[in-house]
Amino acid sequence: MKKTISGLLGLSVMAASAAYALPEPGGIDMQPAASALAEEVHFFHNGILMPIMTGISLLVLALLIWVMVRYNSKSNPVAKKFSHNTLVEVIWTGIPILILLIIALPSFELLFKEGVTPDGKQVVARGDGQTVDFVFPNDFPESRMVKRADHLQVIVDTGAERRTLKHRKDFSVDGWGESDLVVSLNEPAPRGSSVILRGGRSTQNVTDCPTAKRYIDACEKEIVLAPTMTLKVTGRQWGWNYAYPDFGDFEFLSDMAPEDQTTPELYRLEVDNRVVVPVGETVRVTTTASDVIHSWALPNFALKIDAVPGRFNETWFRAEEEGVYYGQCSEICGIRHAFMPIAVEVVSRPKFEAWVDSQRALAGLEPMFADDNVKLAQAGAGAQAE
Ligand SMILES: [Cu+2]
Repeated sequence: MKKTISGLLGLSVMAASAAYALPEPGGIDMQPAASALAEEVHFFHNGILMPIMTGISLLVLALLIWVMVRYNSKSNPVAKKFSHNTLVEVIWTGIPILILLIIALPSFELLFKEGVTPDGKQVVARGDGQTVDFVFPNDFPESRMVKRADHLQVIVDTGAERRTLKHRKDFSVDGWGESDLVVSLNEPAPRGSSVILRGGRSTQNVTDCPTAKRYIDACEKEIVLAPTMTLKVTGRQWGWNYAYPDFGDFEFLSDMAPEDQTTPELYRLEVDNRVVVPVGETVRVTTTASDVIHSWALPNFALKIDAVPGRFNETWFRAEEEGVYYGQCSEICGIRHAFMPIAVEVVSRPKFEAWVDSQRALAGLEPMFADDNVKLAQAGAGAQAE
């Protein structure tokens, strides 16, 4: 048994990479956000919910103390007899409605963002030192069409420098909402540079934006591109099955690593076969289950989505940093519910492709991306020898 498991772990190209963040004993805050969307979720909790909850708790406490001190039978022996006050009743109905609205609006926005898989699109053109007009095919469905300046981003990448151009100041646009958008740069893109046109309605906060400014206008939102892969997750008693339909539909089981195969910190979080996804790319996650309801949850990405037998749920994430991220089944699913962890390894594109080809080889499929050995060597597959 021991041998089988370590053999399986050895197959992982990146067995040596470090965990991004783990639950810690006595920790009270959320695990750090590893995606822009998770940052927005954290801001919703820390910046909106917590101040409101703290404020309400303190107000109620103050009212209670006031009533106890001012209106006890000693300091207020003769009670007044009235029982209604229209003004007070309007206030105590109106203010909670306002508070709920303040909470509801950003929470709907977050639910929408997590539930709607991004469909942003990117076209790359070459700058030749002369051309100023570039075309962006606006072939989205009507409701998702690029119609405003914040649905479009223009980036000029010279190799040495990558600059996001400003609408009006650096370029103008013709044909908002039409099937072809013409972007006219004020000055031609340098010879050999790439002109990147990105369009779509799926946006998120810019991740390298300084934290202090992240949620105010100083940092513009960036457009999130459509998924480059789909991960199919199937929950079962008691472990997970993963399939990669875009890469030949290979599948594998992922089960908790036994105690003697991992470290004390990672016990009940580590698995024998981790999910591997590329960094900086949108990953569509679909979940279902083969027996009872499970839930696929990854705190670092603020993700939690039920895996329901006979149903197909969908969400997405985009990891901003390489590393290993851990989660656990989050729906009570039976006696071994606590023993079906989730481990997602985020790696660079070349490492991901090497890993895909190694999995395809196990499934008896031809490599999909160039020569396997070359890719594995590039990926620094020294870990394999361990
Ligand atoms: Cu479960």
